[in-house]
Amino acid sequence: MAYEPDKKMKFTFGLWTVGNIGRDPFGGPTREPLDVRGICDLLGDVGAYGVNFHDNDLIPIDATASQAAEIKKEFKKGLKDNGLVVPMATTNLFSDPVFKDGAFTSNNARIRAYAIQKTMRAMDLGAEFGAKIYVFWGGREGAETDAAKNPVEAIKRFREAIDFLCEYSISQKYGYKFAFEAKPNEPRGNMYFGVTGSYLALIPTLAHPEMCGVNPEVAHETMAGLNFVHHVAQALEQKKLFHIDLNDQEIGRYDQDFRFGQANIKQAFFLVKLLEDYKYDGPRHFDAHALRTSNYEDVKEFAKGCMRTYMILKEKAARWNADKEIQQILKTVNVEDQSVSKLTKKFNPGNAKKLLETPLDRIELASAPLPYERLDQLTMEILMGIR
Ligand code: GCO
Ligand code: MN
Ligand code: MN
Repeated sequence: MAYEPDKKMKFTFGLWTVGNIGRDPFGGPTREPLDVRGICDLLGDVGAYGVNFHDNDLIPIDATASQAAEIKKEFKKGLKDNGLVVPMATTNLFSDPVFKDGAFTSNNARIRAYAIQKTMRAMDLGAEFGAKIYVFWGGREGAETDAAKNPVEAIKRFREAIDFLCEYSISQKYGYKFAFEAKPNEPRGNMYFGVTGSYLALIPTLAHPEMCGVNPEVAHETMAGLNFVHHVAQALEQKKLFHIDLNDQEIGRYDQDFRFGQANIKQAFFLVKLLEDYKYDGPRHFDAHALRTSNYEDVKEFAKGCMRTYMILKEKAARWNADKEIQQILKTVNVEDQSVSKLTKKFNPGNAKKLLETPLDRIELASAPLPYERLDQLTMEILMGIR
């Protein structure tokens, strides 16, 4: 059947996403918890490629060694029976009260050390399941009042932790690539490194920039009212898009984690088009969860819906690229002129002199047509299924 999830797309979910039990700040769970085996079976059923986890999604923080061994055995079997892989792992540095004022950026050196220690152990766990991408989402790294923490120190502390953990990965030969995930707020009033660009700026200041990239999430830039596609484009252009969290979100709302494409299909389309046009080949991770009203069957529909929407939009993107009228408009607006481009390509005194002497008539230049109404309408008609 068309639009079936293709394993080559590397569609993944988190234990915490399809395992979400429908709790929110106003009410308790609406779904029975699934154990790791149950989650693997669900994901196998819907045709996912893999599953990711936080250390404590898999092994509860207070589990004994024998409980941990038992869960790992179950999980390994669940993965194998369902043909699933684990491309990414991460650390829960936000749920336990010890992290209430941050982990790597905490004011307390002992809590910072504990956060690094917990991450080392979680990296061991991820490596045991074959994970090659390690995500850092700054769950509680932030503040409600800047009286509480020095934001410059917070950056320095975060860098120190990452530099340490890069060396740990190297010394253990884990081969991890680190992917930083920005978010503007929630759960903290304000989080440090609020947008993907914040991490793109941090990376060159790290001891191992080559190991580090980003994990942008649709909901996060969108919460801040920003254009997510542009942030992903910058990461791609810098070859730093190591992972991506797909979901959806309405601007100005609480963190909704909607099914991919649920809220803004046009943004989802341009995102898929960008990823496909630039041949992104990392995991396409759905960091979303089903509505609180969903039961088990509907959670499956949620998971299938995320992947199916992606596959449909991928086809729409190919249709857009093949559309003769669209391509004609793009050709018209992308004016090429080698005689000036060769001057602006690289500065040298000769080129600068020639450029200053080149007649460029702004009134004539401004009169070139830009039929973007037509272009956008054609895009809409492709999306609405009549073109
Ligand atoms: C959120 C984040 C998290 C992270 C996860 C993996 O808004 O809560 O998106 O779901 O992605 O902790 O790092
Ligand atoms: Mn999120
Ligand atoms: Mn996320």
